Amino acid sequence: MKSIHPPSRRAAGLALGALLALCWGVASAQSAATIEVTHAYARATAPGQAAGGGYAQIRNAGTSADRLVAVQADVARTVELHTMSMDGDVMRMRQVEGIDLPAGQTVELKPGGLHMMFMGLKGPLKVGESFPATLKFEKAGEVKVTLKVEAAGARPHMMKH
Ligand SMILES: [Cu+2]
Repeated sequence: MKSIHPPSRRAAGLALGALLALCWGVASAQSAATIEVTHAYARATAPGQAAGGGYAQIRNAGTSADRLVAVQADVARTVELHTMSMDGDVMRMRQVEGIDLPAGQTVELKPGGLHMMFMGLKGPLKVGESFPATLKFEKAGEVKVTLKVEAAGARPHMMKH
C-alpha cells in the first residue's frame, strides 16, 4: 500500500477545502438574491392606532421553496404575520407562523389576505413617509426592504384580531 497522505496531497486537500468554503459563500449570497420584494407598503394609521398593516409582493426566483418566517421593524414593538378571512360578515385576522413561498412563484401580501402586522406602533404611520423593515426567510436569510406609507383605503374597519 502506498503512503495515504503524502504532503502534496494533503496540501491539495486543504486547497479543495478552501475552494468549497468559497463556493458555500457564493451559494448563500446567491440564495439571498433569489427573493425579490417589490411594492412594499404600509397603510397609514391614525394617531393612537396600535397596529398597522404592511404589504408587498414577494417573488421566490429560486428553484427551491422558501418561507417568510419573521419581520422586524423599528416602527413597531413587534411584527406578526397574519392571514385574514371572513367570519360571517366580520373580517378576522389570525397569526400564522410563516408564509410559504413556492419556487418560481410570487406571493402577494395584500389587504384582505396575508399581511404583515406592525404591532405596538411607536407613532402614526404617515402618508408619504417610508420606513425600513427586515424580512427573514428560512433559506434566503435577511432581506431589507423599505415600506412606503400609503393612504388607508375606504375599506370599512370591521376587523378583529
Ligand atoms: Cu393583521
